[in-house]
Amino acid sequence: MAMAHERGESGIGQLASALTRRRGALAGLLANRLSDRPLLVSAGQPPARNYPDNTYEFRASSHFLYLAGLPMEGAALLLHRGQSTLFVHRSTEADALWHGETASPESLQVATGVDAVRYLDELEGVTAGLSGLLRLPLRSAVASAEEQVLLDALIELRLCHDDHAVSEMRRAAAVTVRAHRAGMAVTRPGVRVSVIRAAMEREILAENFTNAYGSIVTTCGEVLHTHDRSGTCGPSDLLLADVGAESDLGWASDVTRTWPTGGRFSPSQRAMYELVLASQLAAIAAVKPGARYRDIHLVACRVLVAGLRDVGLLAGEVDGLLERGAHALFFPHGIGHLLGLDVHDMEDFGDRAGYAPGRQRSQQFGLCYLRLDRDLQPGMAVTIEPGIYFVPAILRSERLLAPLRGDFRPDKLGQFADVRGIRIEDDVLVTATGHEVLTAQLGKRPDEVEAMVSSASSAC
Ligand SMILES: [Mn+2]
Repeated sequence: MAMAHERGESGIGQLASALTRRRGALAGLLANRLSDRPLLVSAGQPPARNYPDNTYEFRASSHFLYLAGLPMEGAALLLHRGQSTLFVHRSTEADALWHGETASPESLQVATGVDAVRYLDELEGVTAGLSGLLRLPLRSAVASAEEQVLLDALIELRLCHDDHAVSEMRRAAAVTVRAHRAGMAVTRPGVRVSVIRAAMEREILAENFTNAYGSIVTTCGEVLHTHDRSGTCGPSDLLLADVGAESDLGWASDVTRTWPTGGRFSPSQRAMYELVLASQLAAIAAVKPGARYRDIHLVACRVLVAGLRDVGLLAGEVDGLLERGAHALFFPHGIGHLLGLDVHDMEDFGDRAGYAPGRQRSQQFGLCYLRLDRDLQPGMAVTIEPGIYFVPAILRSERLLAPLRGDFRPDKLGQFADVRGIRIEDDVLVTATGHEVLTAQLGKRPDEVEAMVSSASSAC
């Protein structure tokens, strides 16, 4: 495959040995717990857009990528009794005509390190003779007891990234950093938001990477997952961009920056930006092995509440405000999530991956959106992404405001009318002694951000 050639022989060897180690580790976990049940992991097919031949771009299932490495359409990996067999399409003349020659079984065996490569038309015959075959993705929404054991083993493995995974995430992070710089560099009043998005995604496409998720690029940062990119930059808006690259082997990055469209933060924008940044830095500083992720969320909330009280939007004691969830009026989501092959890693397993056994989501507004509550371990990758949002529907909700009994000061909102939504997000790897910010190359101090935006303005 073209991708394998680009990586060179040593790159291929590193991938194959990483995959062999992962398959061996999974077999080790399952041998004890599932007495050697066979497992078939499918890559999947691209979904149709409007009719079957017109498909969306193919993206292999993350479990397949974790164990078989390469995005091979329709392929399946069979793991049984310590043996790994990859099943791939038998290429016909018509396939060669429409899609080009496919990689040979020999080259796929070298690239993935599997014990054997066979054709998909043989798969049914092989699996018919196996009893108790487990499949991924799961075929039913409710996992059987054996499937739950399988999911837990995969979660155990995928929670802590190996060196190969980390190097892929570094590649994705580097391209994401370039994308954000490119977005800042084309921003100025009068530029359409879609142009900024195009400048950012250009960097990703030019690397032959893809987006890890649908880009959020907007001057309405308070709409958390808006995909409306129809606006135009005003003279003094804030532009929020949540854009991340995914490497050609499927590993994600996830970064948000917020910058002033005119190249300078207004005093109110700057005050809120500095508050979000202070909360992000405090949360990142708390990332280390053994730290509970929910506590890191609460570190950020505490900084935000204290700052919002200092500017007069909240009144009263910080502890009491935190207890009553005052931060959630302005920071209604969680501090972040797991990051890996999926931008919210393993969220296809629901909270089974994000929440440690025995822990459950809170019912409280704000905390109920926290996607991760585990004790951190070396090798985990998480995002840290606090924000401040002025969401009218929240700030006039009697139900949400009731617990604050007058400690929220709506009369002060007018001072922050030019702040709609601010988020700052970085990708953080937990190390043996603390953490490493994988996206640290992208500046985020207000003066650094202003310089990246205004360098474009002064050049034209
Ligand atoms: Mn994120």
